[in-house]
Amino acid sequence: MSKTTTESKRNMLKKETLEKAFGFMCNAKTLAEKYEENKEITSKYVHATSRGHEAIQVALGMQLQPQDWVSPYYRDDSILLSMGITPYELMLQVFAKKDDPFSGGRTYYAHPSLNRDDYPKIIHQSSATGMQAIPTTGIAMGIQYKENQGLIDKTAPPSLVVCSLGDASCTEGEVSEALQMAALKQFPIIFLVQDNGWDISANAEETRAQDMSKYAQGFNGIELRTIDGSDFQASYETVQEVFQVVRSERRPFIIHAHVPLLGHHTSGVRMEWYRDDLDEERKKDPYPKLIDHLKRHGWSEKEIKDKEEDIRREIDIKYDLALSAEDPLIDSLTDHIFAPTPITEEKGERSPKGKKKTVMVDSALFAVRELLQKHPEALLYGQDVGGRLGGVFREAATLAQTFGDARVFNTPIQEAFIIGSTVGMSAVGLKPIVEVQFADYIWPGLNQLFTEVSRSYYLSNGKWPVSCVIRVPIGAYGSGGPYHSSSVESVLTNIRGIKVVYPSTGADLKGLLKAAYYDPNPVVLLEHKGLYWSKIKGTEESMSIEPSDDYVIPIGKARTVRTALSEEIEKGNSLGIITYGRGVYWSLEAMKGNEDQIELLDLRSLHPIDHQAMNTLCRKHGKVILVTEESIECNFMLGIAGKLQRDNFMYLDAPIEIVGSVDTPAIPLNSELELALLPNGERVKASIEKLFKL
Ligand SMILES: Cc1ncc(C[n+]2csc(CCOP(=O)(O)OP(=O)(O)O)c2C)c(N)n1
Ligand SMILES: [Mg+2]
Repeated sequence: MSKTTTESKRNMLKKETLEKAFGFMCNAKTLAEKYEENKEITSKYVHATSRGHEAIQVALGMQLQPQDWVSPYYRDDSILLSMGITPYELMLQVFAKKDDPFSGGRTYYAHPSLNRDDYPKIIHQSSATGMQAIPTTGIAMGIQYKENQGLIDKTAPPSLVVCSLGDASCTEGEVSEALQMAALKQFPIIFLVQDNGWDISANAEETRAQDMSKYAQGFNGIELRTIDGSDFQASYETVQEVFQVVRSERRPFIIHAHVPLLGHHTSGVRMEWYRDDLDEERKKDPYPKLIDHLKRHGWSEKEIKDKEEDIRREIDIKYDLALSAEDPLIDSLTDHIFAPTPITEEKGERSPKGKKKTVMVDSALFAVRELLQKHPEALLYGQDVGGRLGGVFREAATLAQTFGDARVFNTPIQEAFIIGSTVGMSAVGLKPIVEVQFADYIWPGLNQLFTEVSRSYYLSNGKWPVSCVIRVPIGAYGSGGPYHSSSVESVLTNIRGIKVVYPSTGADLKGLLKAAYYDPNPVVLLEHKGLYWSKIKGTEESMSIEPSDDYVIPIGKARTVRTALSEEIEKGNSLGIITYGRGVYWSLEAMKGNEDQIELLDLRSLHPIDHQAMNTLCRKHGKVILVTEESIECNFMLGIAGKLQRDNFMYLDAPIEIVGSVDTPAIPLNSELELALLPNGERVKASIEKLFKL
């Protein structure tokens, strides 16, 4: 294109658009300067600014609409300003104040979350680079699902999703999971990659084999635009064109925008320590470029100066106000750990008359079937759960045939996506039930569970609870070997912000799965694969009469499996066993011959856990055994034992016993070794005898 045509095209951008953009850019730049001038005060809490990246960010923010979703990253304060967040609100964030609109002082500057009418929506944004790609792609997946299922008002304007990323964050493996899914399923999402060539102090040459324009070519079906993101007009027009296509054609794009990084990496990592390219980079500053553009539209030097001074004055005033604004109340520290659940008591029929017993795996299947029947917003996805197999344990058999491939489907081998996408799905009002094929393979998804899923509600100050059910077959059985047998509950119960349940019977599985579904929080449902079909001798009791459709069990309530006779308790001849999962069956076996003297408590929920029932047991019997499938040396029951001993010291007649597996890094394949490693009835029995002798 000749220079004159470019020039005349340039003039076509409306004057008001440029003026508005200038206001946003000037605000962003002035904020960055103000923070820098007051760095002793403002860098109490770490922050980054968009200095250098403003043009593409403002071009994008200005064109977002209230029905849209955006995930800005920590350098995106210009996106926030241009979508309507005020400088004052941002300054409340920089000082972590109570009225910080995103988190009430809980999270860093420009780590937004927003659920306001008339604004684009923002799910909780973590600080982990690239990790927003999966939750945000989950939003687009949810929108597509709702559109295809007729769950969206057809007359409403079409929404789109933007995921903003730094160039270096795109080397994170999880970003490729998100791109893969967006390409495969053609989601209405735009990945904006702001390429400043820096990854803190590491540069592009050191950290990537290709930039996003080449990398994107590996994801068939994502269209790419590479632009100069410091040129406001080019940025605005590209965003405009891409938004139009995505709104009408519902398919994914990448906008790869080259930008200079002109500020510090963050307030704590300063450019003068390592940047050697600043003279060159400053030539690309989007701010003077926009001023030149304004001048071509007739703005005078004086008008520009006046506007800058107005903005500066306003920011000075608001800075002082923000600095002296209220801090969060200390009492609010424990607000929004879990959203209140409607399931607070056991309801429905646990053992309806005239029904036969079913195996545990079927109880789960029936529960999911009922949920899918009743709720169009419910869907099930994971590896191999789709029509061809219906789950490697057949735990989803027939569901895809009954409800269709849109509601029950296979995902690629992407545990991070399976878990992390629930954040976005839940934000758009869906209720994902997802499955990780084996507990041993939860590790690739653990980052999403910890970084995104578990903290969303707390760090968004109550705006974005994540409602999802994560089903995880678990436990050792029949020589599953080192990668199909592990127990992971101690790791999971250490992640605060998620609930963890571990039923040992079909009735409990059904009631808890339903409760998990109606819970507004993330719930991990551990399902022992050795109990699924009650094939192991002594586990027949895991089969149950299928409870009624409306049967629910509140999460956090233990179940008394066996009680001791009161005369034995009165004589001081009794003890209590606390366990869960397969531990229930080892304990039942061990109790044989002492049934009158032993009370058996099945925790069913590991977090929240039924402290009351455990304390009552300690006080009633004075002797307690904890039984777990995990390693004896490292399990969450050790903490429980400590707590029970602390709280019930005066009532206990003996130290609390713990029975668990032999402590090894993995469960060996050989069946004899597996047996030697696992607890069993005899070992529980030995502890019973030991306690009775005391
Ligand atoms: C998972 C994770 N690893 C490391 C970090 C530390 N870290 C913060 S910013 C950053 C560089 C990110 O570079 P880029 O994505 O290009 O964004 P830029 O800061 O250049 O805008 C790193 C490594 C982090 N926040 N998260
Ligand atoms: Mg970078």
